[in-house]
Amino acid sequence: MIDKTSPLPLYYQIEEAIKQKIEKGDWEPGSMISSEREFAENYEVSRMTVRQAINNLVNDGYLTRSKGKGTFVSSKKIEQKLLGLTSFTEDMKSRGLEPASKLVSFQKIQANHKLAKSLEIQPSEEVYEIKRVRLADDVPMAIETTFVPVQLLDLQEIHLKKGSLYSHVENAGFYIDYATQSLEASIAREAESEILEIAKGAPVLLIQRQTYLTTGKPLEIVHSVYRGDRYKFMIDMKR
Ligand code: 16G
Repeated sequence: MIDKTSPLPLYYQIEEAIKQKIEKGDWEPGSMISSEREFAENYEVSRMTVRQAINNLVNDGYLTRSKGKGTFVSSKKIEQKLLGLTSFTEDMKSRGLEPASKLVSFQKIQANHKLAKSLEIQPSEEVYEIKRVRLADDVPMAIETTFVPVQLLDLQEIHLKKGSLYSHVENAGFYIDYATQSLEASIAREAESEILEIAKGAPVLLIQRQTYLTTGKPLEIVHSVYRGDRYKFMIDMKR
C-alpha cells in the first residue's frame, strides 16, 4: 500500500507495488492492467503520479503499451547466459520456444577491407551476406547480419530459411570452436523498430560476434540487434 507520510516519492511506491505484483506472478504476462484513472482512484493520487510510475515500468520493460488498446504486463525476458557458444536455434529450443527465421536477404558480396581482415581472407574475395530476422514462437527477437567466407562452404537459401546455420556448418564436417562477442546499448532506428515490432527509439542491444572453427579459421562475423525488452544477458563471476 501507499504511505503518504513516507519520504519515498508516491510514484516510486506505486512503481514498486506494481513491480511486486508482476514479479510474484499475481499479474500474468499479457494481461491488461487497470487504467491510469482507476489506479489514481485506488491509490488516491493524481493521474500524473500514476503516469510517471507506469512510464518508468514501460521503460524498464515490465509493462508494454499498445496504442489504442491499453497497457499490458510484458512477457518475461529471455535470460541468456554468456558462457557456452550456442546458436539461436539451440537457445530457443532449450527454453521450449519454437525458433524460426525470416530470410530478409541473401547474397554474395565482395568483402571490403575491414571484413576481409576480420574473416582472414583477401580483400575482394566473396562472402555470403545473410540478413535474418530471428523469431521465437513467432515473436521477432533479433535482426542478424552474418558474413561467411564463400570459399569456406556452400550455403543455400534453404539452409537458412528452415534450418540452423551452425547445424549446416557442423553437418558439412566443421567443428565450431570459440567466439569473441561484444554487447552495447543502443536505440532502435526506424527500420529496425518496424521489423522488431517495437517503438522507434526503444532500447536495443547491439551484439557483434566473431566465431572461429577448430581449424583456427574465422567462420562468421555477425552484427545483431536484439530487443532490449525481451533479452537479458547473464554472466557468472567468481572471485
Ligand atoms: C546466434 C549467434 C550468431 C549465430 C547464430 C546461428 C548471438 C548474438 N549470435 O544468433 O552469431 O550466427 O546464433 O544461429 O548469439 P542458427 O544456427 O540458429 O542459424
